[in-house]
Amino acid sequence: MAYKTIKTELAHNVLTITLNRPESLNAFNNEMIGEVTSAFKQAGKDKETRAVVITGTGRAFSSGQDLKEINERQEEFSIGRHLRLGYNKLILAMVTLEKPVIAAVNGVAAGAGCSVALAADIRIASEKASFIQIFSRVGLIPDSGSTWLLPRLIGYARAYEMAVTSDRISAKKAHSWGLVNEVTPHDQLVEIVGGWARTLATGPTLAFGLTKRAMYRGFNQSLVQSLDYESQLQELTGRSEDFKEGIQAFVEKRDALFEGR
Ligand code: LHQ
Repeated sequence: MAYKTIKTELAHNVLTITLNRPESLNAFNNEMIGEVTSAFKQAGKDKETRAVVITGTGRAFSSGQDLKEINERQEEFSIGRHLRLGYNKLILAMVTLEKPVIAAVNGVAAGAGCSVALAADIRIASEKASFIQIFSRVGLIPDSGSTWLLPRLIGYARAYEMAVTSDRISAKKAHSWGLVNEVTPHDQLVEIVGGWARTLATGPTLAFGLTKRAMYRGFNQSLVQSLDYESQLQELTGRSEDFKEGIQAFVEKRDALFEGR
């Protein structure tokens, strides 16, 4: 599909989505919100895609909502509607995609840009990356899933601190808080993320997807319910080709060759 605000590339079963509005630090205008949402939806349908990487062109991951676009439309603009029709769909497309999503955070991730990074399953940050819940600086509450995702990732006290201070959290601090999985030298980000992505893309895709579904469901239910849900989902993975291959590979003392089925 031809996109204007993002670039997409599929290689080694990994779809890379690159936010591509570097002149505004990859701020989300309406078009980019729509295009990123369709790219994630397409990734769900495409059997060749077994992992997704989202990153930014230039020195930023994303500066969040394009404030210049909002400024031009101030009079008739409803933020609630903008969120419901835009970012909410994007965040749901990411967290309901039953394939691993890695955010390769190459620079600042601010506002809704930070929320998008939070909606990934794994965050790998360059040492030049930073995270800013910058919403309160423009008089807003965190949105695009941040009030839900951030306390679950780093706990309420740190999440609330980020929200009310709008402080810039360095990659190093984000790592110590458990917000990112790994920090890389800036010039090695692409290579290191590529390694993670290719490893995930050669894994048991069905199991990875259902793990995500079960963990998200687990946020909102009891242990008893989660035990039952695990049993239901394991019934599905237990009938997969990848499970058969996993057992076979163990018996034959070799690495499993998962095909994502
Ligand atoms: C930008 C932006 C930007 C446009 C940098 N827009 N041009 C949801 C629904 C509806 C309404 C509102 O919000 C939301 C959710 C949100 O995301 S709210 C939060 C929105 N984002 C922000 O408030 C961040 C605004 N940007 C900044 O504070 C800084 O740019 C950061 C801290 C991200 C980076 O600072 P610097 O590294 O010093 O870069 P810079 O400020 O010099 O920016 C470089 C250029 O990018 C500059 O353009 P120019 O033409 O002057 O070179 C900026 O105007 C432009 N830019 N962010 N969000």
